[in-house]
Amino acid sequence: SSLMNRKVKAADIHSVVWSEVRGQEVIDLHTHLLPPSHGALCLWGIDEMLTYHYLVSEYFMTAPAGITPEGFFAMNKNHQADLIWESLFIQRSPISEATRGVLTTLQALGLQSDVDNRDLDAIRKFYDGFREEGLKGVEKFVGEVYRIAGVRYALMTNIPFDSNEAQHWRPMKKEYPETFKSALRVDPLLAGDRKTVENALRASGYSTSLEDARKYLRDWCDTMKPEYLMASTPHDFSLPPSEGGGTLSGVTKKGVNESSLQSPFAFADLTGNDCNDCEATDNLPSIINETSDFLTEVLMPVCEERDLPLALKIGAHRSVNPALLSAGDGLVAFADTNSLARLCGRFPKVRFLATFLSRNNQQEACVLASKFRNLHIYGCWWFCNNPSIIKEITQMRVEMLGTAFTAQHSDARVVDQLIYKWSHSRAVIAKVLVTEYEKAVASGWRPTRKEIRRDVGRLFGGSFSEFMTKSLRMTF
Ligand code: REL
Ligand code: ZN
Repeated sequence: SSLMNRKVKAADIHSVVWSEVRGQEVIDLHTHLLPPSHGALCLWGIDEMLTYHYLVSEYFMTAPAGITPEGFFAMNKNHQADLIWESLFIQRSPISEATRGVLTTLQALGLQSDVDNRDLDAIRKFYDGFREEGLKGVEKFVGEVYRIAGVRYALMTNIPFDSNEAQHWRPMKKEYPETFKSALRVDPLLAGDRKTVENALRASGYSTSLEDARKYLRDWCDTMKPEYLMASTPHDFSLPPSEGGGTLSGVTKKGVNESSLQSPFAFADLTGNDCNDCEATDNLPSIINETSDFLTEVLMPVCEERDLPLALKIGAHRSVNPALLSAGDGLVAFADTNSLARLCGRFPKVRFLATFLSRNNQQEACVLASKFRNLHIYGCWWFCNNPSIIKEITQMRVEMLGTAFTAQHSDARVVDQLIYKWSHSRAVIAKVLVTEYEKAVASGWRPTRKEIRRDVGRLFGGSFSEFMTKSLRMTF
């Protein structure tokens, strides 16, 4: 420990930072992974990796005209994977980020010689070894991947509106290990998708009132015990200024008024109703209609009551090319950051985690994070999850926020991807940190190894944990 407290020599910054970044166990704060106990919903293995939607869209750029998306998706996974392997790994070199990710993963799993031989069948055999052992084999594989990737635990995406998923929670909750934590996904509420909400309520025996919508959400919180609620916002998501001009400071002032201390629903007064109205409607089962505002009337009350953060992913345009299914999602929408500012201001006791899809929103995101203590910025999402862009975003974040953000999340859909997503990100983040510490050293600040370890820990999950345990309910 005396070594830990010794100042790191300028010449050693590089090696110390790299070894700390490599050795740091991470919290992966958003993935689409589900535990082995969720059976077929737990995706792993080479065929799943090759049919990742990033690779599907890359494949279709150059696929033969005779292969239509409909025809492709009608094939079994194995056949789809063969086509992608042939096209993206044999007919051309795998130098895109998504294809290189498969290489990094296979190399770390010890399959370098199969890759050298371009031998997909041999790679499949390696995976069959685990598959033959059934659930135990999958668990063993998942454990191995976590160890190689250096992941302490990963947040799942748990969608109660999806009956395939819901069956793993009710009537009997499936057991899953500590390495998976749940996150309750609520997109229909943010999108104002009345039909989906009403159907979900009816299907589970609730009435279609706002009170029952809140109850539905509370009941799912009880079942899933999520770390946070989450949604990707629709591309045109906007929270209009509140009545009376709604400058930011006006909203903030309203948000922290006395009454908001007393009732978890007190911010209903910000929706434009006056408070007498609120009390009256509280007692009636107000039936969901076209003007129902699920965000302020359902989601925010439950987040506040349960002291649960809301994680947002902002700026994705869905179904740009619907035929490609999820590979057709994702024109990058330049988002209105004012809406996030209004959310943070209007609901000061709710904590928000946010990440933006557009490179053009990244600077504003940093500015907002430095204005609202109920906002935490995380990760480089999807089209920003490329080394060149991670580098630029991370450097800007360090310059503007120090270590008060979370550098990355994997968004992995296939367990194996944890390996490459984290190894690629670690390499970029380490490079950025070396530069930033070298600048501090040049200005006369000599960090100890212990301090560097602390900082790295914050960027890879520590800042997130601090944010998650910081309740704001009592501070206003
Ligand atoms: O959680 C989301 O909304 C997105 O991350 C996904 O929709 C997206 O397809 C993801 O897999 C991209 O990395
Ligand atoms: Zn995601």
